[in-house]
Amino acid sequence: MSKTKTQMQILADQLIAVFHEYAGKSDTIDKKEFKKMINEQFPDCVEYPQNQQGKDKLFKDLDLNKDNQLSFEEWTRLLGSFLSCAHIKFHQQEGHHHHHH
Ligand SMILES: [Ca+2]
Repeated sequence: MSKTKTQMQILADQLIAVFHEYAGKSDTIDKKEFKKMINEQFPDCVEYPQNQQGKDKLFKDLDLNKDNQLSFEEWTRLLGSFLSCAHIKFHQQEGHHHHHH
């Protein structure tokens, strides 16, 4: 196997590092850590507004097994919507008349 990491492997390492930064030793993110993470890492492109209620709802939606903690797997669901939104913004910044095949 090649020692050079692929773009996706590098991105995965970075995403895991962000998760661990907020999850700490528990390896899960609780509601307090979640709010800090949203404020610091997701300035835009989250499904809910930047208020307490919106964050509470988002946390609840992501917490599939309702244990009041976000596991890494639960947390990755946030990334999907964040990436989709970032992708739309990317194309908006390119200009409306620019099309790809
Ligand atoms: Ca959970």
